[in-house]
Amino acid sequence: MSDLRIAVLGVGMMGAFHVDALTKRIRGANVTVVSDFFAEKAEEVAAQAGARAVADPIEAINAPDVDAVLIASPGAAHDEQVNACLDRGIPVLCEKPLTTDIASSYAIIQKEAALGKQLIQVGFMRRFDPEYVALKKLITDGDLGNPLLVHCTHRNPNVPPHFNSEFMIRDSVVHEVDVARFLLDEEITSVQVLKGVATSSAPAGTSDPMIVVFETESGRLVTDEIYVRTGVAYEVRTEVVGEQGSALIGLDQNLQLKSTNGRWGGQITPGFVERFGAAYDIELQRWVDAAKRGTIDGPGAWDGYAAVAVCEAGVEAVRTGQKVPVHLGARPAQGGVAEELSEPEPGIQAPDLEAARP
Ligand code: ISE
Repeated sequence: MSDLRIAVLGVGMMGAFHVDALTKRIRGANVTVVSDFFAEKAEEVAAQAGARAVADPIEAINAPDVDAVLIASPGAAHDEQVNACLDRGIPVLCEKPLTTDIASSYAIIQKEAALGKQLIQVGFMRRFDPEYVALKKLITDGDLGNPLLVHCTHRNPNVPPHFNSEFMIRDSVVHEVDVARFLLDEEITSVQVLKGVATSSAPAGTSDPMIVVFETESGRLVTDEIYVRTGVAYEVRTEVVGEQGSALIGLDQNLQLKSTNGRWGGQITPGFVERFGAAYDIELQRWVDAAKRGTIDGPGAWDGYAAVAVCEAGVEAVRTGQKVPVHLGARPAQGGVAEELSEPEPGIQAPDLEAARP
């Protein structure tokens, strides 16, 4: 089968990383077009990949030598770009967020459902990380018994100053939103955010760290410590506590050194590319293979929409200090649009969890 010809939109850190992977490590893929708001950056990355730079992202999506699109542009551009992919009927891997608001994400899932096929995959790479896959299997196989609690820790060594409390929810906590849904196979119904003493490195008004508490449909609790200015390391840990045991991942147990200077230890992980590099590559390979068959192999548009809705509730929880319910619209059936709702309604609707699995 011939290579999948891909347009990559947005070649900042993540987009450039993906172009490098698609060019050097992923089988059956060929980056033909690169587009970025900054023309020079697009030219530079395109030259490295043997691709051409196209200034207008919509023109890139509609180019005759493009079979699929990878979107790594800023979130505000996603709505128009994902819609253009759906209009052309080609597969798209969209980095989170699917869009920046609930209504536009919901319109996208309806539009995709009306097409009758899954074209949108959302870039929640943790689902491809071998440790998360093993954790999920433990739960699915029943080895932990009924999972009761999930405890997440999400620490970054540092972030740019625009990472305020709300941004921390939308850009960082969004991963635990997806992890909780993935591991527990159910929707999140409410979010609460506890703010404690902030690190002195946080800008005024930013609560860093915070503890986020999610409740799920069946009443399970998920906690998430989000702390993005530790000054130390990239640390992402997840522990599931079940009725018959618990399991913990993310301990960074790589090389352990004992030396004659009387010290022992390993190396810290500096950032998310080092921690999740392999997961990104697995994600890309599976997406490329699936896109050639005209489908997806990973979290879909519904997962993207649910994450946007939970984060929206999370942002309100940051603002109000209240426990905020999550509002999800009805899940459209493939090939048609949910008849009873054209817009998300307050109150969670029972989703079709079977169909939700990619
Ligand atoms: C970033 O966008 C990511 O996706 C990383 O995985 C996360 O750790 C970081 O906090 C986000 O800003």
